[in-house]
Amino acid sequence: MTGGSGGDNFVFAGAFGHDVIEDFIAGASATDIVMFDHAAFAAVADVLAAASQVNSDVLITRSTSETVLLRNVTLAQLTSDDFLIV
Ligand SMILES: [Ca+2]
Repeated sequence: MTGGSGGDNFVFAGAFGHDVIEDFIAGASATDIVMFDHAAFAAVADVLAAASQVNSDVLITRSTSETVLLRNVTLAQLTSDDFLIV
């Protein structure tokens, strides 16, 4: 999926499958946010703990059937401001 320019909220709830965000802008000053339902992750720290670098992308693994890939993002760029639990 693609948010385009400007701030976007990417919401994941229920069984969200394997999703790819093509243009996520990471960092505290950026306004793109990945939102997870609290049933998926209880806290932002859990999201960050589930994130791993895969080549030039960050893969967030909730389960073997539920992942979110942030294309062209590094773990070092991610902050707690990039995520929200709803
Ligand atoms: Ca955007």
